[in-house]
Amino acid sequence: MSVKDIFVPDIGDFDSVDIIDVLVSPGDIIAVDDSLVTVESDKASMDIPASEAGVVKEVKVKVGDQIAEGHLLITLEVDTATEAAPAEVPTKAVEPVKGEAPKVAIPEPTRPAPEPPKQVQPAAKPAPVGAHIDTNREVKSHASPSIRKFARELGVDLKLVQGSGKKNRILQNDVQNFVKGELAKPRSDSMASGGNALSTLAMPVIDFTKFGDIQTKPLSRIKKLSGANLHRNWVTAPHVTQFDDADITDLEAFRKDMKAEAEKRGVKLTLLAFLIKASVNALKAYPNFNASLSVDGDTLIMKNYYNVGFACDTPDGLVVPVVKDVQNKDVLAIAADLMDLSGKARERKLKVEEMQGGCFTISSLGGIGGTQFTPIINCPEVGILGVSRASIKPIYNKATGEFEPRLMLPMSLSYDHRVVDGADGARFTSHMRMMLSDVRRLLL
Ligand code: CAO
Repeated sequence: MSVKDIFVPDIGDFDSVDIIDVLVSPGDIIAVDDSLVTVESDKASMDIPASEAGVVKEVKVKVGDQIAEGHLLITLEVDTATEAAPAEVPTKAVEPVKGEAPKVAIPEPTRPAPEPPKQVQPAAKPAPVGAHIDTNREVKSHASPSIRKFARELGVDLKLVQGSGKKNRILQNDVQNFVKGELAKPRSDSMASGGNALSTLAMPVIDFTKFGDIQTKPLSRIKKLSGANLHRNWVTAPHVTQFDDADITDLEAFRKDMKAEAEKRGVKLTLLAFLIKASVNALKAYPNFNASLSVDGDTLIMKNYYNVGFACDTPDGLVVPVVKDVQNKDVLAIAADLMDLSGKARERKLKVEEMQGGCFTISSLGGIGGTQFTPIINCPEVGILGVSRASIKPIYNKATGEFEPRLMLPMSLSYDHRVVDGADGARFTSHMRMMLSDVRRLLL
């Protein structure tokens, strides 16, 4: 083994050129003709190839350096045994990218790279397209300077691209197909609405058995699907949650009075039916809540129909059936729909169309417990009302000057702040409070 200095060869008429990419790192195994650096002048960009094969010992240049003929690029450990048999080396010219590019005389590859191969260390750069793919592999990308430039403009790491040209050379088509393939992949790790991708730190892989006994259990299909949707909605829509309490003392008294009558008609009259009715009244009063943002983020799609989804807890996970055309239904009809849809949900008999077309969602945990929670918006809807367990609270009555025991319902309204302003958020819950505190209003 001997160490050789590799210099910039004759680069034509140029006094100096800028290094725009350094393509090798110490430890890399290179063959003759492998690109070492990419340089750019005001007329052209091109790769400077290796005139010797070997293992890169030191890289003597960095991006931004200006170099000229004779400038030291790298030191290279060369296998002297193979070097002893000099090869007949015809020369060829590097193809220019554009303009009047210089000609560089380089030898044709003649010797195989020495063994054993060592991993190429990817440079620390912003994550390029396809950054989730393992780049810790011995890959040398052969591409012309114009293709390198093209890939750089698109943020593509050429190490990830399979070349279809001669000797696996990467062609423009290969880069284009790579980008197309990356864009077509499902994006569970980076959410996009309006094209904004978010990168998150990879979750650490932990061996939990080190700390105690464990079992593994596969996630249900519903959990997997709803998990991906919830994650997308959580990172895409800037959530604000508005809290308020509604006095439902009279409403509950009325509901209990009507319960037996409703049961005679085969209907379970639940609080949720009243909440859905009241929410449609609020959606009419504040139409921005009955809207969706277009995917490009430029337009609001205002809906003239009122379909309200409700979160339904099933043994397999969360589903959201939708009560359709609530504006045309009375509370009993809504309650009948709720029975039908939640029954189907629990028996896994919901049809896809029964979970589609929602404008707004209500998530009621009142039957279970808790004082408040922050629901995640069911995008592309822009609002969701969380309802917690009602409880008796002492409420001050201005007229009598006394505290009175009232049944108060905690509400948490999450909304997409891109569409709904804070003031409208507070108005919406105030409207709900007003509707629920006087059941007669629900008839209007
Ligand atoms: N406060 C106090 N008590 C309440 C209440 C509230 N807000 N809401 C319901 N209750 C009580 C009522 O007393 C009711 O019994 P009666 O009607 O006989 O008096 C009892 O809880 C049971 O109600 P229910 O569950 O039968 O009916 P519901 O309309 O409240 O709920 C449904 C229906 C489908 C929403 C519910 O079964 C469910 O699945 N809830 C979970 C929703 C969920 O998981 N949300 C989280 C989503 S994010 O992960």
